[in-house]
Amino acid sequence: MGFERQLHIIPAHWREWLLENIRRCCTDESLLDAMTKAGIAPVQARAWLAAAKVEASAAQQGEAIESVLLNSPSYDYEGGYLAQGNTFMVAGRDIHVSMRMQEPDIAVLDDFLSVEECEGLIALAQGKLDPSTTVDPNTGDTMSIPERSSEGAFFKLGETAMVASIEQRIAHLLQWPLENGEGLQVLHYRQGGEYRPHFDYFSPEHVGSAKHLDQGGQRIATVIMYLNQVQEGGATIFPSINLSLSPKRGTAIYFSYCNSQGQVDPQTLHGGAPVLAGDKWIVTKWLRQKRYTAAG
Ligand code: PD2
Ligand code: ZN
Repeated sequence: MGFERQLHIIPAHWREWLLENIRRCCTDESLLDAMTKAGIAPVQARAWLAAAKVEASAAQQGEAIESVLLNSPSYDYEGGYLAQGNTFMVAGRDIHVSMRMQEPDIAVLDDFLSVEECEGLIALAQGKLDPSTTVDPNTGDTMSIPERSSEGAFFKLGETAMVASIEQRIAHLLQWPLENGEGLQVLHYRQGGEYRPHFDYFSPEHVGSAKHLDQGGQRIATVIMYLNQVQEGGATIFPSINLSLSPKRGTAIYFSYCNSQGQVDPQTLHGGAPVLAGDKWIVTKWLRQKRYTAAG
């Protein structure tokens, strides 16, 4: 195992100290400062902090996850939106299914994007990136939250020929109308960046969901495409089923969570685990029940 791979393995006393102080809401700066003053190299201190934050947030979310699952109405699995098969030939590309499960409905699709498309999307997003936001459950307004520490760029449907071709690929693969989809969103996470577990659907019990549901109905499925090789960390995680999918350039993850009856699947709780070393670039597509009408 190389030196870099061991960076995030924390000695027991530092691990306890970090977990305790993260629980007490100490700032990253104060923790890094204390560690470097104790003689720990800054790169090492950052890696330990990132790893301890993963552990602390997993513990914190354990209870919340259990309560969501216990109080959820049932979900009928109707087979999802991806047909059966090992390989799909879409617009001259062979897309390989390397993992598939039914409950919840998740698939890993290798060779979904070419290297040129991955590099092209990153280049297209440069200079257009803004801090990522999420939906306020009460008002429906967008807001920045520490749980989502990435920056992102939105593209209009068909904004460039490459964007249009990727949108057509998704529409073709899932047999879902292209216009029933939000524009592609490129996201960039730096070291320590994460997206804590959440649902991509608009929670029916939240008042703030109404204005989003008016713009094309419920989200029904997500396709996350990895645009680079992440040095360490950055997996897409599904905590309620203990699944962790490592990022691999050109691979896509598909999962669906809303069926023909409009029921939503709480088992698709998912997140982007902290990036422990390097950067992480992805592009996300959210599909809707109906034609998506919001600008952007
Ligand atoms: O970056 C990810 O892996 C990730 C995880 C969860 C992205 C999203 N959700 C998303 O864009 O919705
Ligand atoms: Zn998500």
